[in-house]
Amino acid sequence: MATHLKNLSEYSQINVADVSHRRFGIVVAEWNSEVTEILLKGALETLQKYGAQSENIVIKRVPGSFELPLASQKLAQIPTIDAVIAIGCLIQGETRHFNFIAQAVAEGIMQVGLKCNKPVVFGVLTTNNLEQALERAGGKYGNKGEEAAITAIKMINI
Ligand code: DLZ
Repeated sequence: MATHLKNLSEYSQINVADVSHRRFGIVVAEWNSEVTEILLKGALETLQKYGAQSENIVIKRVPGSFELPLASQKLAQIPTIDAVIAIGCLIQGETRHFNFIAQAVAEGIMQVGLKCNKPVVFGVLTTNNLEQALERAGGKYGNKGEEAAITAIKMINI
C-alpha cells in the first residue's frame, strides 16, 4: 500500500486499448474538491488519451465520499455504461469518522461492481493530511485519477 514506492501515473500497457466506443460514468465527491477536481481532470485526460469521447463520459457530483457507492450504482445500472470511476478524497481527522467512512466506501464500491458485474473503480485517496493528498493528485506520486482511469480501461478490456 506504499504509494511512495510506485508513481500512480505509471502503468504497464497490458490491456490498455482503444476505448473510443466505450461509455464511462464518473462520480466525484465534493468534499476536498481542491483535490477531487484534480483527480477528475487526470481521469478525463487519461480516458480521452485512449480515445474516449467527451459525450460518452457522464459526470455526476455527490456531497462526499460516503455517497459514492449509491451514485456509482445508479450509473453502473445504466446498460450502456461500460465502467464507473468513483473519485473521492478522505482526509484523516481527529475522530474515528474517517475510518468508518473509508471502510464503508471501499466495501460499497466493491459491492456495486460485483452486483452490476462491471468495473467500478476505487479512485479514492485516503490520507493523513492534505499534503499527502496533493502529492497523489498530480504531485510527486502522480495522479490517482489517472490510475483509476487506466484501471477502468484495463478492466473493460479483460
Ligand atoms: C463528514 C465528512 C468528513 C468529516 N470528512 C470527509 C472527507 O474527508 N472526505 C469526504 O469525501 N467526505 C467527508 N465527509 C462527508 C461524508 O463523506 C458524507 O458526505 C457525509 O457524512 C454525509 O453523508
